[in-house]
Amino acid sequence: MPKNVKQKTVSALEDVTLTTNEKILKECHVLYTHPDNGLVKIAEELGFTLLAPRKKITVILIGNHSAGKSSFINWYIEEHVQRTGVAIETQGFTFVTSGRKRESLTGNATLHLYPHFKPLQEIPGVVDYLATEVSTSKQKKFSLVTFVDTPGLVDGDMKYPFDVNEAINWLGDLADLIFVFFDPIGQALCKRTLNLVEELNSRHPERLRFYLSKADEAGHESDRQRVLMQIVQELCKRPGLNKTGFDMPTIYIPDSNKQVRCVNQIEDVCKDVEKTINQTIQNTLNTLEKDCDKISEIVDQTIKQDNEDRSYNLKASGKGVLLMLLSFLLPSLLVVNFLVANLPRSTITSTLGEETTEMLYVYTSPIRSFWLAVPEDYHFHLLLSVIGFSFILFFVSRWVSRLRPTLSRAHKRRLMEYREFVETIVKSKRKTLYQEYLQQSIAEQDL
Ligand SMILES: Nc1nc2c(ncn2[C@@H]2O[C@H](COP(=O)(O)OP(=O)(O)O)[C@@H](O)[C@H]2O)c(=O)[nH]1
Ligand SMILES: [Mg+2]
Repeated sequence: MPKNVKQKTVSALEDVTLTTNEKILKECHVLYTHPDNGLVKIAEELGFTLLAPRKKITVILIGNHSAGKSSFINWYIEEHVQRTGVAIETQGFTFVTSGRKRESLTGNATLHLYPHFKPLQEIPGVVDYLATEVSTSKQKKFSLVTFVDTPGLVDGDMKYPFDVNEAINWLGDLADLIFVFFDPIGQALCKRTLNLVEELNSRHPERLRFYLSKADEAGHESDRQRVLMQIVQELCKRPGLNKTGFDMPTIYIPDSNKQVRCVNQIEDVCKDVEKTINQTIQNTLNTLEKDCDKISEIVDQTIKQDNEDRSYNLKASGKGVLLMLLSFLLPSLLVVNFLVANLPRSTITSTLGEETTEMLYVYTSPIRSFWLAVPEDYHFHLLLSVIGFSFILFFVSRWVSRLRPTLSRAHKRRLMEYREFVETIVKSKRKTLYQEYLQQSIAEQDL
C-alpha cells in the first residue's frame, strides 16, 4: 500500500474512534492551524493575532502532600501512571494526558507538546521538574482532559527546587479548572495552600473547586462535619475568600474491599469536568464564528480604505496635472506676449499667416495691456516673479499629487478569497459542527 493511502486509512480509523466532542475540537483546531488557509495564518496576513483553540481542557490539582491528588488522577484514568503513597512525593509538575501509546516525556518535550505552557520555562529550574505521562486510557472524558499533578504544598523549611507559588499561579492562569484537595488528616490548612488559593481566587474564582478528599478517612459523620467546618472557617478568615455558601463536596477513591457509609461525591467531580468540556466546546465554536466575522470585517475595511485611497489618488493626480499645466502655461504666455510685443508684426505674419497673427494679437491684448500698464523699469522684476511663481506652482503640483499606496490586484483578490473562504466554507463547517454537538447532547439526555 502506498504510504499516503496507509496514512489516510489510519487517520480515517482514528476519526471513527473519536467521540463527537473530540472530533469537534480537533476540527476547530485544524481550521485555525492549517498551513495554507488556517485562520491563524489569515489573521497574521491581515495584521492581527489569533490563537488556535486547545484540543483539551486542563485541570490542575493542588493541595498538601498526600491529599490524594495523584490517586485521583489514577482513579479517573483507571490506570496507575502516577506514583502514590504517603511517603512518595510528587516532586515537580506532571502533565497526564491521553495518547496513542504509553510514554513518559521530559520537561522540554512537555513544553513542546503544550506550547501554551511555554511561559513556565521563564521560572528558573521548573523545566527540569516538568514531565508528561502519556496514557492510552480512554476512560471517562480523559481523551479531552490534561491533568496537571503538582508537588504537595507544605509550610516551613521544605525547599522546592523552584518557586512553586509562582509556577502554580502560572498554571492556574492557563488552566480551565483548579481543583483544591483538602484531606482530613494532613496539614490541610497550611499557609502556603491558603495563600495560593487566595491569589488564584482573586483572578479566577470561576475555575476553583474545593474538595474534602479522602473523606472515608475522616471518621464518623460528625467528625467529618467538624473537619469540614474547620476548613471552611479557616478559608473564610481570608479576606479574599470570604464568600458565603462555601461548596466543598466530600470525595474519596471508592474501594470495593472497604465498607464505607460516607457519601461519595466523586461522580460530581466527573460531571464538573464534563460540564467544563461542554462549555469549552461551545466557547470554541462561538469564538470561531466571531473570528470569522472579524476576518470579514477587516477585509471589508481594507478594501473600503483601498477604494478611498484610489479615488483620493485620482483626484490628487487631477489637481496635480492642472497645477503643473498652469505652472508651464504662465511663463509660456509671458514669452508669447514678449514675442508679440517686441517682434515686428511683419515677421510674425510671415511665419504664422495673417489670420493667426490677428488672433494672436486679439488674445494677447489683455496681457499686453497689463504688461504695458506696468512701468518699464519693473518689467524684469515682474518677469522674475512670474517665473518664481510658476516654479512654486510646479512644486505645489508635485506635492498635491503625492499618491497613497494601494493594494495590488493580486493582493485584493486574495483578500476577497479569504473573506469568501471564512464566510462560506468555515462558517458552514462551524454550523455542521454545532449541529453535531447539539444532536449529541440531546442523544445523551435521552439515555
Ligand atoms: N482511604 C483513602 N486513601 C486515599 C485516598 N486517596 C489517596 N489515598 C491514599 O493516600 C496516600 C497519598 O495519596 P497520593 O495520591 O499519593 O497523594 P498526593 O500526595 O496528593 O498525590 C496514598 O497512600 C493513597 O493510597 C482516598 O480517597 N481514601
Ligand atoms: Mg502525588
